[in-house]
Amino acid sequence: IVDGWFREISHMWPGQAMTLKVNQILHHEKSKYQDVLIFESSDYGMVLVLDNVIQCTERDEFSYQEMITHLAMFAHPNPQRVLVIGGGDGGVLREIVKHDCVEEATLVDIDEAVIRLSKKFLPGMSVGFQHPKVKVHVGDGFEYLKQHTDEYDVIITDSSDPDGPAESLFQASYFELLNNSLKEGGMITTQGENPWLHMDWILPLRKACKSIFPVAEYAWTSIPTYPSGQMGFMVCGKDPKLDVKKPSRAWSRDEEDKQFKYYSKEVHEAAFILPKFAEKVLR
Ligand code: AAT
Repeated sequence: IVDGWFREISHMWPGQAMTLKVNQILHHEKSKYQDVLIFESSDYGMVLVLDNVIQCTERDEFSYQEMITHLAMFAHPNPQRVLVIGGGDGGVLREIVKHDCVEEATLVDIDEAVIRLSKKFLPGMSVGFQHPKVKVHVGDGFEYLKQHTDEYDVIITDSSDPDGPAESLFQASYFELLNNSLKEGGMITTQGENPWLHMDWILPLRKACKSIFPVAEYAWTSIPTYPSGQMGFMVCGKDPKLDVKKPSRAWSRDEEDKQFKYYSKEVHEAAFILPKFAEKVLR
């Protein structure tokens, strides 16, 4: 933080940096895994930062949390058991339990500090932890999956960038584990970075997914406070007959209006359409 502005300077996005005006620093600690900073910004509400990388702001988190959750949740005809890897702020849980068909939603985050501080400073997201269907496990997502096979209908990997404790969550062996933890017809979404910046991460990610899952597609959302204002996802499925690009269930317009600020059935389908520069590389 310099002169009252937080700057997201990182070798992961050379020569550019999101900058947010700080009203007040609320908490700063070194957890067992990462540097955790929470500040109140002038125009984006509360901001959670891990290792100097913005994880979410109250103003635009809904775009990422709704899309990473509902792309897989609506593509699946009947998700009952759902797992989140990462997502320690609780926002993805908040979205999952909007589906009445869900019987159990389990969250596995490596860092108790993220969960503890989100409960204290990010009530709009951590409300997800309060739901009776939710279970929380503090631990490494990679290790957790090894112990849980054939258990989940949907698994959402809401992880930090590959530079840090989430490195293993971008490797081909992680996608093998996800595949083994899914039940028949299961689906996944993972954090898939951004075509403006990270084709060198996306290409191997997509290759790994394609070699493991019969269905593997790339989608994206618009989000001002992630690098270059955009975030991608890999959405994959075990059943070749189920197209993840189309919702297999739909809610009424009224229900959508009530529940969502970003997602709709039209946005679901549009999210898989890529601009030419990205489509040519990922085709
Ligand atoms: N919804 C907030 C967005 C995030 S949070 C990423 C979470 O992943 C953090 O809470 C972190 O503690 C957790 N995490 C990191 N590594 C692991 C692991 N190995 N196992 C389980 N959880 C893990 C992502 C923001 C993306 C930022 C884009 N620039």
